[in-house]
Amino acid sequence: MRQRCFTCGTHYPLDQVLYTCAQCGCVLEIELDVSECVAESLSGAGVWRYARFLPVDAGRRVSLSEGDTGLHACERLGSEFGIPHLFVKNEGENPTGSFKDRGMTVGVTRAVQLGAKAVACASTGNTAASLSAYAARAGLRAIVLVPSGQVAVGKIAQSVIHGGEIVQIEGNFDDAMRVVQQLSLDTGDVYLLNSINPFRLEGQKTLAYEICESLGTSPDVVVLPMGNAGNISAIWKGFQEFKAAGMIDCLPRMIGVQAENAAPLVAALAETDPDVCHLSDPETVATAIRIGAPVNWRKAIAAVRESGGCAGTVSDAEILAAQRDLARKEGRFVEPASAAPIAWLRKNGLSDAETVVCVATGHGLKDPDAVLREAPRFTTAHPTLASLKEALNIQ
Ligand code: AN7
Repeated sequence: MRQRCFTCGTHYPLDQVLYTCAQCGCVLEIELDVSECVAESLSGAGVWRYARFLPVDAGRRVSLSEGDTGLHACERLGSEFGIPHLFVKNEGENPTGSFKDRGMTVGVTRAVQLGAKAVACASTGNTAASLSAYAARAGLRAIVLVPSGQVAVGKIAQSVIHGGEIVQIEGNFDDAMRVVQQLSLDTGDVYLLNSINPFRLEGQKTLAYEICESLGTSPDVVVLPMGNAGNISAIWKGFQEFKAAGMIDCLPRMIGVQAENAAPLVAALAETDPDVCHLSDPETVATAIRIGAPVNWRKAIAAVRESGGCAGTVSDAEILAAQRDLARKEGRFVEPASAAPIAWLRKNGLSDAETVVCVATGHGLKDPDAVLREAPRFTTAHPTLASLKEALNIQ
């Protein structure tokens, strides 16, 4: 295995520490020869079941037992949308409640192998929670930059309890991302674990492997939210590798969803040959994906185009309605960003797909405010049967 620039193809050895290409400045990816991975005899559970596809030493792994999340059939929503087999891959079942744990187990394992003393990220919340937990597990210092006042309370609480050193940046996520990159370049001791880090994305690609193993084949379509766009890139890479390894014989279309007023990727995809992907003031109730300058934009555009997929937007109202839909019709509580794929399906339909997987990226409990802001007034009653029946409108 080695590192390769996603744009110009320059190669770097696996053990070299760099975050972008020294030649052209673009993001890197991990190149692996799947023919060496002998996928037939996989064993073990979760992300590390796929150790031979991962660029770190599994023997020294930092793990909280991540991955192996449920792929749940959603019959009621499926029939409403006219999709014969609709599934939710529920990443809220991971140790810290989001898909970030898949990447963080690999990323923090690499940090330990490099001898790093501190790991760092900029985050809209979930990366911060995950980084803090895995750093705690490994005994490393966790430095977390968050946009001031823009992170869901559950995610902040997670970072706090795991001992993350939280710095509130007076700016948005993109400002925090810029300055944390400067910090990691300035001081060699701080290992950066945003999704610009290709080792982290290698962990996240296991989501695709799991879907294929659960279904016994590739789905027709995968729908997921896009923020920094690491996840769509990682998952697409995973499907391609599993096909190259002979585990599946076709590939899914990748559909990326963004919030209406935080959709730089949807705008860039509308151009034939975009050379930037940037929006100054992203705004959405789905704070996880309130991102204007996604670092993985080139990878995401390739994933959508190569797979024959598409990208689209949904409004905040549509996101919150989809969040209620999943909770009330399927019994799954996801955070607002994670409901964006359901919102997109409700809005657009998907008549030419049999099997569709929506990636529910994070747990609903992370952001209780998003629910309670909209909540109905509670009914109260005296502790008597008569009062209770009156309150419930039962004769
Ligand atoms: C629930 O935590 O960027 O497109 O700093 O938390 O791979 O960025 C979170 C992103 C979707 C978007 N759903 O994933 C962070 C952060 C949830 C998320 C995304 C995020 P990417």
